Amino acid sequence: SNRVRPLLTFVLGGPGSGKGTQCAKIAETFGFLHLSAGELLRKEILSGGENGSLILDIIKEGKIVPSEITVNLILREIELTENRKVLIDGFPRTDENRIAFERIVGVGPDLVIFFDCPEEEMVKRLLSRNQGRIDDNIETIKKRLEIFDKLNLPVINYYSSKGKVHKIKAVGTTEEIFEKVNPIFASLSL
Ligand code: UP5
Ligand code: MG
Repeated sequence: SNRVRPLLTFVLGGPGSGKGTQCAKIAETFGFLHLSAGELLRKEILSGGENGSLILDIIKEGKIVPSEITVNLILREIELTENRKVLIDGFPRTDENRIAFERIVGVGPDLVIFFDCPEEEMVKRLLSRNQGRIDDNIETIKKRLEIFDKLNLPVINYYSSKGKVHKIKAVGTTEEIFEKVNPIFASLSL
């Protein structure tokens, strides 16, 4: 399309709620660029960038990386792509993240998807993921869940008050959940 600025979607939800899995399906079906904030941070650790060791220490503790770092990694990707449809997966995590994004990038999201998943289901999924993520151990998972409740839920509530949130009950199979996601994007007539 000829959008001058990207159609921005923030995809939020607790650790293991299925953000990455559903974003991959949205990207494939509707042609979005999928940017996972967590993946960009993990790539930064691996590439040995100047903030790598700081990011590693924070992720191990399930805490939140300083906003400027994350926002600038996201901004770089938005500037590099021609795609005007962008999914931002797992960001903003805090009100401070949200405000920094709006300040640095100059826009907010067009819509927000919230994958609402019971804690015991998220824990079960994370403990059986087996992809070697340094934060997929029960101690770090507990911290990620606490930080989600304390810092990320207020961001979701903020966007709810702006009428931007589509809340999806994120239980069932990947396909069953995508059947609830699909109409949201289908109705945007991209
Ligand atoms: N799975 C998925 N859907 C399933 C289903 N319907 N039924 C059964 N299993 C299902 O899914 C998790 C696992 O469950 C996978 O094995 C999947 O196959 C299975 P996934 O789609 O990966 O869920 P997701 O919500 O993406 O889980 P993830 O662990 O990635 O979420 P987090 O939010 O914890 O991780 P993220 O990578 O976003 O962040 C990691 C850390 O980076 C944060 O804790 C934080 O320290 C840091 N961070 C920041 O500081 N700032 C940021 O802006 C972002 C991250
Ligand atoms: Mg993920």
